[in-house]
Amino acid sequence: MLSENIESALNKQIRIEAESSQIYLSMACWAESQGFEGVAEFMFAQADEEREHMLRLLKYLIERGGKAIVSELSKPTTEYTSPKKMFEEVLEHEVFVSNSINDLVSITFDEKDFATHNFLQWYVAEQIEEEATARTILDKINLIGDEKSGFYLFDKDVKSMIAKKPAQ
Ligand code: OFO
Repeated sequence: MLSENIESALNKQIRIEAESSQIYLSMACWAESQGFEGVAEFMFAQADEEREHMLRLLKYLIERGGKAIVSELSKPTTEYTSPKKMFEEVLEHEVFVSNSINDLVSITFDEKDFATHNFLQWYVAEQIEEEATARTILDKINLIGDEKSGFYLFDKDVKSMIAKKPAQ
């Protein structure tokens, strides 16, 4: 049985994952509007992944006899000044998510809820992966600099990173 505290912390994380999905969906739309088809596809895939993360938490909560809450979500930004700015926001957001997962893990530890603690280890590993991906993409953008032609290859390159993500 989940404690009320852990139930509410898991519901908070469910909302964060759902908002992550919305943010990446919005980034996909912006990338598409700018002609970055590869980046758009990557972001659509990220949005799907975040929805999976949300569902995984939601189903766990239900399985443990808790009450899962589907809450309203904040409206994401719809405009970005450049791919660089957008991926900086991705990294910043993933660091925020990692901190939130860490806080959650710490609560399960304090409450000796080792089942939930164990369940959350998948998210801990996933966050390492997601932060690393954002950093890799930012490194590529920094290498291109202002070279317009570089963005054509960059776009293709980002698209090729979709398949490289490990299966969930
Ligand atoms: Fe990338 O946030 Fe989910 O876990």
